[in-house]
Amino acid sequence: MTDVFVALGANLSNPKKQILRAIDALQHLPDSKLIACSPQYSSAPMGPQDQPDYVNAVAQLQTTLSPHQLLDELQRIELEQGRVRKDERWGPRTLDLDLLLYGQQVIQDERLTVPHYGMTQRAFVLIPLYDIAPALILPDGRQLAELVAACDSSTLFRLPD
Ligand code: A4P
Ligand code: MG
Repeated sequence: MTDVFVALGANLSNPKKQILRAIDALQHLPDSKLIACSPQYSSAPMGPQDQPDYVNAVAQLQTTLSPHQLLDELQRIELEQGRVRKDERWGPRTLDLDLLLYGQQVIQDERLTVPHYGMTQRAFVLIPLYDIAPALILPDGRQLAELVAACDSSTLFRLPD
């Protein structure tokens, strides 16, 4: 079993509900167990500003799926929840599932970059991750707590449970 962390993001079609539905789908993944789930946060959009605020969260799983099998499952869940891939970078979406960390593995190929390339700067990833794994250390040796202390969380708000 490997510990993995998945970032969830949504800003269309009732984003709070999209996140809850995605967590339910994660709970039913094969060869995997949902270990923890952060609170939901509202966050101002990174990228184009003419789109609704996002709801973001992070989930922890234990799995025996390989990284690519897990990515297949995450993309299947995105499609099941109406995700349409558009050309606009960082545009709005019903659901985005990013594989943040797969144990301490570093992966770099055509389909996967792990740790996720944006995670070390994004408050909407770092803070929910810190909620469920405050002692986490990244494969490059950096402590999550230090990244959290350095990030700008001024447009992130915890939503009521
Ligand atoms: N891919 C490579 N590595 C990974 C990984 N670790 N996890 C590849 C998931 N996918 C990975 O993804 C494009 C390709 O990335 C996939 O086919 C996969 O093989 P995508 O989901 O189609 O594209 P995307 O998500 O639109 O692009 P990108 O650049 O990954 O966007 P981000 O970085 O996910 O940003 N603002 C707020 N406040 N909150 C958000 O959650 N999210 C985005 C999307 C923009 N602004 C946001 C938020
Ligand atoms: Mg993505």
